[in-house]
Amino acid sequence: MTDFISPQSHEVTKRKSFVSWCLSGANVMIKRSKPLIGITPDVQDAAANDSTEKGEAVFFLRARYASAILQAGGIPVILPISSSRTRIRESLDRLSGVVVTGGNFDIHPRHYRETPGEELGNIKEDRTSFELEVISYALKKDLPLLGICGGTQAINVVLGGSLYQHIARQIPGATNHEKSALKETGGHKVHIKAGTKLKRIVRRDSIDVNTTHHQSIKNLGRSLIVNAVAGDGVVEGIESRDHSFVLGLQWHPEFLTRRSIAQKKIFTAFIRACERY
Ligand SMILES: [Mn+2]
Repeated sequence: MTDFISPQSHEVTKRKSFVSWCLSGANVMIKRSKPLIGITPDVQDAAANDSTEKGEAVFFLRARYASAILQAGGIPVILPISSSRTRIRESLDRLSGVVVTGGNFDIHPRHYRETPGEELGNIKEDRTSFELEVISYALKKDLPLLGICGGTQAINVVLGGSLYQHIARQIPGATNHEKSALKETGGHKVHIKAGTKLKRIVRRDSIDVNTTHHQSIKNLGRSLIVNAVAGDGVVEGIESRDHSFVLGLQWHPEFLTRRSIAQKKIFTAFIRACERY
């Protein structure tokens, strides 16, 4: 230990306070309101609802999606599922970004010109039609768009791509991608491709992700490139070359933001893009 303080360190302190003063001034100058981020909810149809609101349709959102947006500095709002293109567009015109979430359902294969295989899961046609319209309009406006799990598959479908309807049958030797019990910890690694936006965000060659999907990207849609791949070759992430910020992840980063800086950075980068919109 020493009490010696060099003349230079005093200079450094002075310079630091000058920099802080400039930064705080700049903050005042550019202070803007937090971006409003629409999140697509899940839906329980009236017929399937046997809770206290029996017989009533319910929109619901898993809180973790909203928490991840709040943590990153956005204001999350739930986008009610609607069949009206006008209503959808009016809502999106008020937003700075959109998150299309996942859920326990499949996109009907007719949306990518295939007939359903025997492993077809739940179909939520109202939700799917709504999400496809939300994505389509967000792409048209170049509104920042984050797809999570099923939301990623929906982005690919809107851009003319297709899906493997059941990984376990269609990709021989694939690892198990349905490990819901491990969703808060992990499931497998993904390799992040060099030169992609995702790589610039997470700054890692590979990261651990959770895995709760039985389908994945088959043919890639227009404008899209693959940015993350699992060890078995399954596509785990996509992004657009032709839009400011269109990112789709086959995993659920919102479960992992508290334990992984890389996963948290994904939401921060998304909110920064929304602030610029
Ligand atoms: Mn996976």
